[in-house]
Amino acid sequence: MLTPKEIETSIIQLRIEINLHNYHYYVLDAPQVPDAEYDRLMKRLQVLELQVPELITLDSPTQRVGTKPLAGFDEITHAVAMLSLDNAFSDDEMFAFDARVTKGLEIEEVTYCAEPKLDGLAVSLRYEDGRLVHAATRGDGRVGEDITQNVRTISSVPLRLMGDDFPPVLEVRGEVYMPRAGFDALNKRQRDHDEKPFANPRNAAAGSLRQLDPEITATRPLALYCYGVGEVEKQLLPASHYGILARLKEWGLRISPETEEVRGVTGCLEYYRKIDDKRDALPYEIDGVVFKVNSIRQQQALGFVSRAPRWAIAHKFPAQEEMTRLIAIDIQVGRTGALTPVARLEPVFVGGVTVTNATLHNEDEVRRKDVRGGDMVVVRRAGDVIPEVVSVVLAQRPDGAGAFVMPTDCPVCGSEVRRVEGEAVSRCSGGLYCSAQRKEAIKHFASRRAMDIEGLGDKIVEQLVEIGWLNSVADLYDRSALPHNKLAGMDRMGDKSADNLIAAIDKSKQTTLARFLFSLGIREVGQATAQSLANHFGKLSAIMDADEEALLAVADVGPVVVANLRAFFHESHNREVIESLQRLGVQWPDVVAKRDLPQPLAGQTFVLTGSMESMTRDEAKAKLQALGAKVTGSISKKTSYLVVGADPGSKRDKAEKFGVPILDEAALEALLLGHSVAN
Ligand code: 9MJ
Repeated sequence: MLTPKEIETSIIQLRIEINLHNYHYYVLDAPQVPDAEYDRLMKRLQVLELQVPELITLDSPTQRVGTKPLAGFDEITHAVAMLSLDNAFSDDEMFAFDARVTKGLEIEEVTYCAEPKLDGLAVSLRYEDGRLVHAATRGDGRVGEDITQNVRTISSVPLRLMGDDFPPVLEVRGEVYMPRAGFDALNKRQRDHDEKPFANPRNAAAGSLRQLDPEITATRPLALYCYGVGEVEKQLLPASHYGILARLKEWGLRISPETEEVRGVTGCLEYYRKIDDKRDALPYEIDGVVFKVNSIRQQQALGFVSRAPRWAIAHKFPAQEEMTRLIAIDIQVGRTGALTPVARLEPVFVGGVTVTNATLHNEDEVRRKDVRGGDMVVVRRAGDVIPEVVSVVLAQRPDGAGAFVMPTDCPVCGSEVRRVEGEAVSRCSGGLYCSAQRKEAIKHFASRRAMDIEGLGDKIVEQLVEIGWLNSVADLYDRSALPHNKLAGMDRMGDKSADNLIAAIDKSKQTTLARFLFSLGIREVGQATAQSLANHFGKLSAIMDADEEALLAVADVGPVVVANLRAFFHESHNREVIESLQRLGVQWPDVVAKRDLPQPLAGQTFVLTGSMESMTRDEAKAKLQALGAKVTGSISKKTSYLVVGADPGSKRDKAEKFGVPILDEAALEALLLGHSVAN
């Protein structure tokens, strides 16, 4: 049994220890103990506090979640107004901003503090004697809402500051946001509970902070980055904005690790492009970058206009969400017969490009979002992602807009549309009878990663199929079915292009088993699976005749792939096309079946990025796969190695973040060589 004095000492020590772990975890991004150990310390503190409840203070790490839901939010008047920011949407507007600043200060070049602009909710946190006493929204800049109860539940917000040299009153300004991973998990939870998912992380963060019940806020994955101060005893703070942020960090407040000092407008524009390149790899959403004159003395000299400082600007990225009118919902039929509803839109400039179509994914998605022809919709295009319809502006729905119905017959060939129970996708049952599926199958067959027929573009395939001159992939190699003069007569073709195309078709006859298998377009048989099958069996006939058990023995092949392979090769039409292709000269060297050879890289996952000098990425991929490695397109914590060539892009940052080891081209060559010698 501990004496009351010993309990008190333990409580104090545990609080210090837990706060220190929070600091390492949230602020330094370098956890010092595993989660289980942290949980153990918290549990112990809870137990001790229950023994002596009068020792429980509001700043104890056990006291984040208050118990009582509020009836409404009180108002809080900010001691120092919360500013908004002017925006710049182009380099020219940045030059103009910098010109105003340098002119106002009568100097040549200014140093700026550069920060990413988080897309969340601005908050002000008030610390008195190092304890969090209030948290407020920005509101109109003068008066905000008291959201103290909710902000206290955010684990990265310290309830007590670190150290002992903080000002007695410190108001910190920052952005509460929801990291992408937390947002995805929250939306999955919402859907699983049949609740409405949030349209984007910003709305989710705002909705979570506006909860009257802090127990709900506590379940929401919110985080905070600080970017400035309000009321404070200024003489205690450094003379530069960057210096102030560094001090905030020492006191346990989270600062964006992307924060930097940059020189002049050139430095600003370089920073803007650097962060834009990294944008998709960041674990949270940003809508631009912010530049602030670094010297506090210079900030004071410049002052304010209305509610925005003259010394700061937000350089915004092109908006990723815009509103536009949905003209109609079209149905596209894909290679595997999948019917995809596609929104045809009035052109809208979003995410840096003009968008006229956006995917609606499938029937259930259209229902869930209740998207109808004529609706005003919010369209989103982030990074290289396909544009999508996020939500409908119901208030602007035109009268008589009818709900979407999936057609029961294929809009292209009229065959019956079927939807397998438990699957989200509806499919045309027409197979290669359906000209849409035929077109897509032939495009896929000819594509770079498949048979690589240069010059056989989508448009020419579509024309040839529509006229009826190209009915199967075998026709491509059959000069009696598709002679030179027919090809030369197509739109934008001619004698020379027809010659080139025929030469490219002939060249493609020499291929590899893996490419050929991939080019057949069997459902779920992607490049990696095709390569595994080729490596494993060595011969096409062995794959075609393999039974279920033999197929399941292949790495990465599961029951779904087996069912698709068996169904494909069971179809006599498919066997006939393969025979014709081989008769017409398509061939590949038999691969030595790797079934029994060692696979030194089995179980390892590689990601390739950037361009290499000694081999193409596809060659590197094939070599790695031949040694048993899996090669995928995106980095995760499970990736074994990232191989980087020149201009690696954002994957490198992501790999560093996840602690994935990075190999350069020389290291990759050494690895491949080492293993081929060993073999
Ligand atoms: C955001 N949203 O990340 C400011 N902000 O500064 C940053 N917002 C800001 N600074 C003054 N990094 C007013 C708003």
